[in-house]
Amino acid sequence: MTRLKPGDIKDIDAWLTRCDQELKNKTGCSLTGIACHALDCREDVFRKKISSVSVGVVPIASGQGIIGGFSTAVCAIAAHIGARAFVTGRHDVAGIAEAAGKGADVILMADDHRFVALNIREGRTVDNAEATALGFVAGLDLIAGGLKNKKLLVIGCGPVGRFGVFAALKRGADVSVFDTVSVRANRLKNEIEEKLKTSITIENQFHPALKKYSYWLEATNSSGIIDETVITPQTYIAAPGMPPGVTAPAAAALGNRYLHDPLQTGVAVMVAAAAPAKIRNNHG
Ligand code: 2YJ
Repeated sequence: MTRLKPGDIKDIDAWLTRCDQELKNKTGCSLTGIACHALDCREDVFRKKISSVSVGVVPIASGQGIIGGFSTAVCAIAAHIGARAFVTGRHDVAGIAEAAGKGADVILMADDHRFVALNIREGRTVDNAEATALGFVAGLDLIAGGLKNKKLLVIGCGPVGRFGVFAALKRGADVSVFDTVSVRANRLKNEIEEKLKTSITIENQFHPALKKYSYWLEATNSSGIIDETVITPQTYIAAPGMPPGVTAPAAAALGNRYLHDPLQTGVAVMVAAAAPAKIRNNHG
């Protein structure tokens, strides 16, 4: 994930106010519903029980330091999906101690390299890259009416793209990948073959590849690589990448066939995945 700027997250409160209606128009689900779909858990059970989970968000000052508004935005997203969430007054180690002392079940914290949700009761960690991939693939699955047997192009084989490939294969998609660094695509293909005994296709040329697919997961950190000229009425894009690879005119051309946000889907899935299993079970 690119380091977010305060400007990327300054409107999170406004976004959260209107997000459920917008997401429902696109996917049929709210943010909570998408997180539940990502984790294959029952939304009614999750909604009933998630308020029992306490989430402490700890600002981390090490490395490049605290991003203005980051912790409050993360906290607002956790609260939006129904968790009891707070930002600690202290940062770094003192903040972690404060969160634990206030009874947090889950601690959310990010430095320059990792953004994790740590369930301190179970000693279990959920990584932002995996949660983000799960959330956006779930969203794409919903807007596509199911990804099973659909040809999907994953653009970018970094951490989010890699987890996206695993998530899309699990949903039965026919997955291809593109990366400007071909060795990354080859490495991922080898990993998939070894671990899952299945294969993915590598596309070597970006623009010719785009024409062959209707479903794209844009998981790069390259700005504006997809403009409106490549969008057709059949194109559906889930775009966790920051800064957005999809230009504003391309996003407008896609309308309800486009999912993008800088933080929200990933954090919603992180919190849901870090919650105890009884909150995410499928059996009521
Ligand atoms: O607590 C804060 O305000 C900061 N320490 C937040 C830093 C957020 N970190 C990033 O944006 C990193 N570039 C990457 C996180 C890795 C996500 N996969």
